[in-house]
Amino acid sequence: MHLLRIKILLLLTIGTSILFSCQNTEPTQKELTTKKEKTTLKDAYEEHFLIGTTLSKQHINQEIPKAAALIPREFNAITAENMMKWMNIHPAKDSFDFSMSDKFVALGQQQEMFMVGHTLVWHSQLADYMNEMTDKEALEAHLKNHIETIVGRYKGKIDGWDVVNEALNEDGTLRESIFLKVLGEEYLEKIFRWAAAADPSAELYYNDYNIEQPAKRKGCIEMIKKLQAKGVKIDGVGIQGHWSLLGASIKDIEDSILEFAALGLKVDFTELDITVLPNPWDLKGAEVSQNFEGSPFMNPYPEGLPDSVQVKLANRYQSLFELFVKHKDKINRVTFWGVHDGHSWLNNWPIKDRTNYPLLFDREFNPKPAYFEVLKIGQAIDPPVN
Ligand code: 9MR
Repeated sequence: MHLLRIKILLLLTIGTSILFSCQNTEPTQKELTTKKEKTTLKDAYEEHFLIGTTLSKQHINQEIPKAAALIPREFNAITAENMMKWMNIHPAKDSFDFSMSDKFVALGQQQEMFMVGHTLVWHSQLADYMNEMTDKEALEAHLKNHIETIVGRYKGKIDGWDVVNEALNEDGTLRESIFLKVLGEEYLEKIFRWAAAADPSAELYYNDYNIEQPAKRKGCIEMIKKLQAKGVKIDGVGIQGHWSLLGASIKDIEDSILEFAALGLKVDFTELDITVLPNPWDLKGAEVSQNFEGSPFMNPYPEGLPDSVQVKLANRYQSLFELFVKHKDKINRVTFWGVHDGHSWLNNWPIKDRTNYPLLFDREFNPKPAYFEVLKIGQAIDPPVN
């Protein structure tokens, strides 16, 4: 009994000294990184989610020195903006053009970026010859070859694929694309299976806009559940996030994060930007087809963004990133759709030649107040330890 007590005491002493010596060891790598002040977006969020941007041809060719410096400093994920779209990568029935996508991948590897391939199957930006593909067997074989060739070429390099983009209507039903019309609903299951077989290690996503809106979200969830029930591998959902100062509402975005995550999916915000310009759809009685081009009313800030709107933009980004941080365990990546305001598609849509300000960097590549708001929120998650 006495001997047993001594043994226990001895064990306790050894245990305590091991614990004590552990406490006195050098700081762990995590502690060291949190001690550094995090002064860029990718560093501020690095332990929580990726911060991405989309790259156009100019960026890949490193034609703009300021952009070439800014991209690897602030971002750790890149998405191909246009060069992997069907009309560019598969322009003729029997030939692919990998010139730009190869450069994209080489740059991503060199800069150790998380790379997203955008997009394998989309009803838009198809090559013209696709309009003639009305035979089911021929289209299916062509689609299979398209996916196997592209995903296979970048196997182990591209980290995630937007396998299908924008397959849903606003009411949540499936869009009448050439794929749905000719191949039927099963095309969805097939394309995910072909992509998974071509690179089993790549993440596979469904990507769409407005899927934070209740009706479309419901349709999206039903579509994904059907795929999951058939054992199809789908890793994540991409909520594009083309929003304005007023919407989508934080509630709809939060509900979406929770509902998509409940399906076991990673949630990504894949094309984030916030328009600050009036939208023809919001004008009572406005016809989208109406010509607003050249109207000063529709292009109110050609010379610069007034401070009052700059503040609204910063506040909007603040609310969004506070929400993203709240659900950081469910979010994998937040990608901005553009590097700086001058690069955004929103300067030309839905009205051409306007001056929009949707991103975090201005036309001179300087950080805007919205940038500092987003940075501050990231820095506050893991404040420096003194
Ligand atoms: O930003 C892209 C723009 O340069 C292209 O002209 C346009 C058409 O291919 O596509 C834009 O990106 C879209 C993305 O591929 C899918 N979601 C909506 C994006 C904005 O239109």
